[in-house]
Amino acid sequence: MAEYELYCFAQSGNAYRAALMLNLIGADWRPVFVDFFGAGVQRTPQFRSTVNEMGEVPVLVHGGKKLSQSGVILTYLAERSKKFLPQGDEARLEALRWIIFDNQKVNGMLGTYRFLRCFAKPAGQPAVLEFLKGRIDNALGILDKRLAKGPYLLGAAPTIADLSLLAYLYYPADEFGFDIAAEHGNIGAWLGRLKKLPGWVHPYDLMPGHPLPT
Ligand SMILES: N[C@@H](CCC(=O)N[C@@H](CS)C(=O)NCC(=O)O)C(=O)O
Repeated sequence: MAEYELYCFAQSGNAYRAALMLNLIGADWRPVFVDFFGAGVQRTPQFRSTVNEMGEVPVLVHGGKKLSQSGVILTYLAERSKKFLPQGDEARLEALRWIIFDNQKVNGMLGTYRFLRCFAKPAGQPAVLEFLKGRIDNALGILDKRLAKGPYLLGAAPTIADLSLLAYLYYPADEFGFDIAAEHGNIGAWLGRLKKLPGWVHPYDLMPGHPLPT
């Protein structure tokens, strides 16, 4: 049995943060597939009572612990492995600041936008998509400006802040209808740097469930 289990599915950028972290730290882990789009396992009373009361993926299982919220999972793994751990109190708070901004404004909006555009039935209303796109452009602009200051969010070395912010950013441009890396040069270069880390794998190859059945 693997040391860590991660409830996840290939289309989830929220889960990708945790899956990639596990891979990058060389953890002994295995994915537990959550049939999000088919059976909607995350909505079942059983999932909510035994896996995550919030009805969300990812969930990390480690020994007797079950952890949800990717920011919590990243922090837990960084503290255990001492990898991607922001150094010092100030850096820890700075990482948390970016993780919260990411969850709410960057990938929080981007993941919802992609879901409404690619997977929701019926698809999202144009006015809703337009509203979200405006918020996404603004948030990506803020991230791009930050990345003009250094190779990674907190400076010279990658931390859990970077692993949070990359959540949806490697998925194909046609799923968004715009090319994030091409439109935001600093984000594009940063994604290129992160991709070179030993253990980097694309989300569709790292987690189960791609492609979706037709
Ligand atoms: N802030 C959470 C977001 C998790 C999340 O929204 N996951 C999606 C899958 S990509 C989910 O399970 N959604 C179910 C729902 O919102 O009901 C995290 O970073 O872990």
